[in-house]
Amino acid sequence: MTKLTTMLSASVAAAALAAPALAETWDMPMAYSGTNFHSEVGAEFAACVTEATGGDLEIVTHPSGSLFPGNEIKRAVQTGQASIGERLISAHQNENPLYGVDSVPFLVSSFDEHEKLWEIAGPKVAEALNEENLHYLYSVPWPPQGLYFRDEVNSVADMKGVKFRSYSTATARLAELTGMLPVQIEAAEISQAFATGVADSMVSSGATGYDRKVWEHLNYFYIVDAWLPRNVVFVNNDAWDGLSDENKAAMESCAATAKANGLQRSKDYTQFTLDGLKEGGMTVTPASDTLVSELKAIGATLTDEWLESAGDVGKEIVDTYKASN
Ligand code: PCA
Repeated sequence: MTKLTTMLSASVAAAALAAPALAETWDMPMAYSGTNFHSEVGAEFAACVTEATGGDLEIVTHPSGSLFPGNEIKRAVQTGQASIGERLISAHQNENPLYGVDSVPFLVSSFDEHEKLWEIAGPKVAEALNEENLHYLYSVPWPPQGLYFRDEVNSVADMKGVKFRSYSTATARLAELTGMLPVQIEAAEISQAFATGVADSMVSSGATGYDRKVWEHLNYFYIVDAWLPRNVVFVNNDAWDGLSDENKAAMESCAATAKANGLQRSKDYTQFTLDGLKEGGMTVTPASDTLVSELKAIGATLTDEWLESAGDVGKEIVDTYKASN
């Protein structure tokens, strides 16, 4: 080596030693539109992490299924194609019945009840996710679920043969039990599905109907308060293990803020979006007594089926929840 190259390589080595740890960037796929409260809370969470880690870790959110469509997000994070992501957890109930604990019909119908249920069920869901290489970070509920239709519906008989957009096996089963024809479609695609007649109804919150402007195609929203499904934010376990203890703590603290803000935003968005559906021209009304009692009977069947599939853990969650009331 010449004297010059020796000097050069020595100074490169010294510079490398003095340089701060290289900042990392994590992409965060999300399924719902950028203006939805889950996506806004996710963006705030990402900014919080970047700040709290002093720029060591930058999280970049990708809403609307733009990086991975909703139904691919969990797998992408499990396999490390993305380090962090958000997913509607009950959409994966077919993989593990526990992921559908938030969609047991009429078990809870208010935010407060649902938080109680989640205090009991959340840690079990986190354990199940951990077995799938995912570290549970935080979770935010959707507003209560109601039924959307193009035409007026006063009883289950009126639902027969209607094409129904589902988002999970439980919602597809609800369609079957009411004589409807389920087709699973991500929220990002529903405007198109309604516009082209692929579906004429769905179960969802006022929030999703509002975000997707469904009044352009559908006319009725029946308030049913059937359940409150949740979005869960998780990190790939290997990515998580690679973080320093300080950065893990920073992330957990941003996650706690996101959980609290998300819950409040979900509550605030409930009435706001029901009003928005009305302003769009929809009839927004409680379901008729007949429809409610028929849906409750179908809900009891769905509950039995879920309890059977979820085994002892499922039963323990439901029993503990009921005992706490
Ligand atoms: N919106 C989501 C899930 C539940 C909800 O209210 C959706 O319809 O995909």
